[in-house]
Amino acid sequence: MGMQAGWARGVGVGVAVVVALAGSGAALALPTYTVTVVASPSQLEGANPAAVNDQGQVAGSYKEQGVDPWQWRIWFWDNGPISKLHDATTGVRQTYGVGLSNDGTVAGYSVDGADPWASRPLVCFDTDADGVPDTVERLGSFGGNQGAGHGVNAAGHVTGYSEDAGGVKRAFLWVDGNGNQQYDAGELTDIGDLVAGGEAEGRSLSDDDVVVGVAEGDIGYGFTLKKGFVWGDEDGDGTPEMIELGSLDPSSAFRPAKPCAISASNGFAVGSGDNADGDERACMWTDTDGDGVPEPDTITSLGTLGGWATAWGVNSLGMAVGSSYDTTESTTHGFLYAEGSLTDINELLIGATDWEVTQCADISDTGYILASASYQGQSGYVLRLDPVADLIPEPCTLALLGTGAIGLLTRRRRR
Ligand SMILES: [Ca+2]
Ligand SMILES: [Ca+2]
Ligand SMILES: [Ca+2]
Ligand SMILES: [Ca+2]
Repeated sequence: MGMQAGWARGVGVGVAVVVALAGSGAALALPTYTVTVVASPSQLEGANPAAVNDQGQVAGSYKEQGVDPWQWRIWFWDNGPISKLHDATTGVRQTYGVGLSNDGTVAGYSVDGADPWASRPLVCFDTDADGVPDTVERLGSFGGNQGAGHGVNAAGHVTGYSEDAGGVKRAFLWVDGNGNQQYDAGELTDIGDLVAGGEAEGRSLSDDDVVVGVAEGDIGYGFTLKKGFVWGDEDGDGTPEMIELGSLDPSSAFRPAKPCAISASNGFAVGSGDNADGDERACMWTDTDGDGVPEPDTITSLGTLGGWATAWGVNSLGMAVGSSYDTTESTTHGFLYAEGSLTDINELLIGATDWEVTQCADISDTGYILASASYQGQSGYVLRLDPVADLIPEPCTLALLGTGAIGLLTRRRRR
């Protein structure tokens, strides 16, 4: 882990050298990746990858086939066997894994089979400290029928939403105040709204409890629309506030950008929004004053593989991943955004020509990328892409390369 973190910091230096020496060759200094198969379709049907942590552990949801009717359950992978987790609460049919902390704590939600169905946010702790989460704990509610957990940080704090008694979704922060790894009354905090009494939903939180999500915001004339927010103490008065996160097209009130993730530290947030042409683009917010809270006016488009693009994950170095429609190949591909350029992740895989990565779901601070992929045309694989440090070109090599060589390298995977 330490070695990889050190490598990842080195990437920034490499990119700066390329820009200085070769002008347009920034993509050359991007990391390359080996492929680790986390789950195949025969191992886990319908497996979706939700999150990867600094240890390279992975969590998500899959369809359990051994029960009737089939059920969604949480899966957790720790560089070997797959663990399966289910909420044993009476009446529960579906259990979903959404977030994963660096110590292997999973956040998600479970759904009753009753009519009307009810859902609750949950957290899965490793209560016996064997490195694998084992206990599903439901996190209560604000009085309504539905709720979900989405993000969990290094402290085990969870964000998500819970409906109030009137059925309005309210964003929450759950802190295990008495440290018993269980939900107790008073531990679920409503973190507010952009419009008084409006809906809000937390999606991701940093290690300092800065939350990003989506909330109803005012667009004038008495109308509201779902907008991106950040919740943190940007004004420095000691109390967090909810701030609207703006748009890639400030000229239109109807195109708010929406964040999906915030980095563990350093205040990078990513998501997507429509630009002035009405095209969906991946975007990033950054923190310019060092308080860990990204600011609305820092919003930047990360680019595209040709068509729509959205970012799903970001690490504390400002490297982002997501998916974009590749107009050249008429298909969706996963991408990596690093140091100012967005690149098809398939062009960064080493010796992996039978793989086609269709989505990148998350990236850890240690550089692991979690991906969905097809193998020889068969979809349904979950991969972890592991960065390789020693293949980053030396600066002296870069200086000798012209644009022709750059094209050769970046197209090595194309079939
Ligand atoms: Ca355990
Ligand atoms: Ca507690
Ligand atoms: Ca404040
Ligand atoms: Ca800030």
